[in-house]
Amino acid sequence: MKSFESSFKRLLIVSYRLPFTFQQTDEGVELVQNSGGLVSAVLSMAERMGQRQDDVTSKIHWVGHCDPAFQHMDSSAFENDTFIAHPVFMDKAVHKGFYEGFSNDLIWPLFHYFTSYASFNESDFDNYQQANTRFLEELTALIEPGDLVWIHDFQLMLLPDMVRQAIPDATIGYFFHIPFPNYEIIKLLPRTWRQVLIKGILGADVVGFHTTDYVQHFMQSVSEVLTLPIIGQRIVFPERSVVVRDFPISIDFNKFNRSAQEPAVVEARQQDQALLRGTKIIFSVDRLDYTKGITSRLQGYERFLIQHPEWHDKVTFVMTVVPSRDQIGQYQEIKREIEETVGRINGLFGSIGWRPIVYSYSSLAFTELMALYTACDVALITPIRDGMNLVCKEFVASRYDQRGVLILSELAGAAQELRDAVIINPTDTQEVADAIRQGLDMTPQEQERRMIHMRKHLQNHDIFRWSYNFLAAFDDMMGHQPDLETDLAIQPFMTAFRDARQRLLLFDFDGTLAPLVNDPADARPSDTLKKALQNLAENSDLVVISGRNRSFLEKTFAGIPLHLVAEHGAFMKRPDQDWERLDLSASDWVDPVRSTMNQFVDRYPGSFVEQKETAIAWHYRTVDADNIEGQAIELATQLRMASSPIPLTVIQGSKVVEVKPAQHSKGTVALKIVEQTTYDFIVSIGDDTTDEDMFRQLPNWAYTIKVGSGISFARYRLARQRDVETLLQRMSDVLIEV
Ligand code: GDG
Repeated sequence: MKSFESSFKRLLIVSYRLPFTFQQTDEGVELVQNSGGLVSAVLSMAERMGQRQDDVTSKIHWVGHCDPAFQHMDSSAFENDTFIAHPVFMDKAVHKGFYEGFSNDLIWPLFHYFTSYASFNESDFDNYQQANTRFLEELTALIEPGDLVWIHDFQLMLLPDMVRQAIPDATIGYFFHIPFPNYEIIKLLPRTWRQVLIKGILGADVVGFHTTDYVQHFMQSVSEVLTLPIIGQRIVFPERSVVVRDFPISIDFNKFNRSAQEPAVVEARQQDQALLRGTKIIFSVDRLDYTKGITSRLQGYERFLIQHPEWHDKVTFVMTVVPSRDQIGQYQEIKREIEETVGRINGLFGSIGWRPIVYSYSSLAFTELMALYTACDVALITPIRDGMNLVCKEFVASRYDQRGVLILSELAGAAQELRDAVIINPTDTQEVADAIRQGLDMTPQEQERRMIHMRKHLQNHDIFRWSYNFLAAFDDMMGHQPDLETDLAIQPFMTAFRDARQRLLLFDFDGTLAPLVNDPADARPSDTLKKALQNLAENSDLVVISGRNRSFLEKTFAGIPLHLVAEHGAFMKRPDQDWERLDLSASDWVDPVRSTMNQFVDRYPGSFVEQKETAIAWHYRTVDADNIEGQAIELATQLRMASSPIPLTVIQGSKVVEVKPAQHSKGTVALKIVEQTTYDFIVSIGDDTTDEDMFRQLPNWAYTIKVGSGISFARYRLARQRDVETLLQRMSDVLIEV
């Protein structure tokens, strides 16, 4: 089987920070390796690539900024067993303008929607350009053909395009770790800055964000700032295209799950619990920053104490704030505000034997962090904005006991995934107070139910899955898609299918179970295929997951005991049950979309608008005009740019442009189904761009199969629709033989 492991020779990571820090000891300067998520992800990736080269010891190259104080050191000092660091030294004044100025005083507040904190300064922008150029100089000396360059975060937005100009055929990935805001915010940047920044990012081949919202915001900025066509998830330049997708970052689930049970952590946990005299524990840990919502969190806790005197003396809020940038006035001000609020609350409610808040301004050793993750009853994670937030994921992964409640801000990227948390708005003091009460009162059964779901999700979507998906996107781009029949030995596939205890089969309809035809009403599966489906459905959970409406699917598959999912995940029907509506969004977004589509119907006779219950589509399969595909791009671009009361997804399918609320997709339904049962065999087949959502949400080990050509997230490919028929028949036969 071919995969990304065979595609690249070396991995070059570029980020502001190096994977280790320097510490002065009596013997000299010592390298201390960081143990953050990115380092773990990179290590696992390199290991896979290293094994392929039969050279597991090959080191990873990492380009990052380094204090000029270490400039005199020998290059061997920048190497440990795993990494070779390539330090980027720069003039102190340039660094100040680049890092403290443009990155931290403009991009950071602006992109977290703290517009009044943003400071616009031309010389900072100059320094930002110079600093990115310094990174480029270091990098170009290093790049060799066959390397994959992976650039990280908002400090280096210009670098992808700089590399592209210097080395046009370089393979470049870029990942953005903070929120990408909507265009109204980007518009605040001077015109030339925003152009250069967006163009800078687009130098990459694959651009990743944490959530689909950030992807949509970025796409909107690309359309506005550079007016480039967008096809599906690709931005198209004349000579190349850029894939832009969400890759939600995660954590090393097993590490947190395992560490929580280690003797040192167990001991520290027991000590903490004893120290707090058996009171219930609420816990939070954040870096000192205005985006973290620390003061509003305290106000929520205060309101809880006012409204629930019965909890006095029975609960302790352990709040750790990790020192950060506290030499800067703004940060000193937040620190002062936090400490005043803590003092006031402790003064108002505390007693000789009880301190309502145990506050510390320091960082925690890993063992102590783990002890608190696992000792607490409630984790209170309430940022005002956060790209993802890994603390909440670490908390969930640590709870091997399946206890504890996560209260999570809806404004953290993680809230898109951890739907079983108690989701709150961090500025709503009453909501925070109510959530604290709900969390403290929650029954163990309810805690367990929520934890099991969240833990299962994180187990399937860990940091290794994140890096795997990111790299796999390059393989897909380069057309390294294994063919199911030739690259995957069909026999082991059949054996795995036959021997599985709990099978899940997810199939798209048009182009997968039925051939594509001119009139959608004529599409139907063949009788032999229906017979195979009947047999498969009796022995597996079989789901047909389609953009079609409910009545069509019900009629087409009458009598077969399968699950039906209609309109890309808006409705679901289990065998012998009624339809369930999964999408609850309002429909007042439809009218403006319809009138835009109608303008295209007027221009292109033969095309038509189809109104579905939760989606609307412009079909143009019978239009015979030279530029019709270009017009479809034009329509999709207009629809993406239009304002709407709710977030919408614009999908360019085969001869159709479809708009639906962003909340549901084939992916969200697939995930819902996968997380309800423990499956040991999953196969998913589809031919359309909407099926990509489904492929991406399934565990790594699932058999995801794309029908036909084109870029895909699927692991395998079948050339034609009729190959699907053959495959399903063989699967059905295998079950009959058993
Ligand atoms: C960016 C984005 C996005 C914190 N305090 C202590 C400690 N930590 C560790 C946590 C966690 C990490 O630091 C913080 O992770 P976050 O995700 O919250 O934030 P950042 O990494 O700063 O920032 C963010 C992230 O990038 C990844 O893309 O999620 O939204 O802003 O791992 O455990 N660790 C120890 N002691 C502490 O006191 N040992």
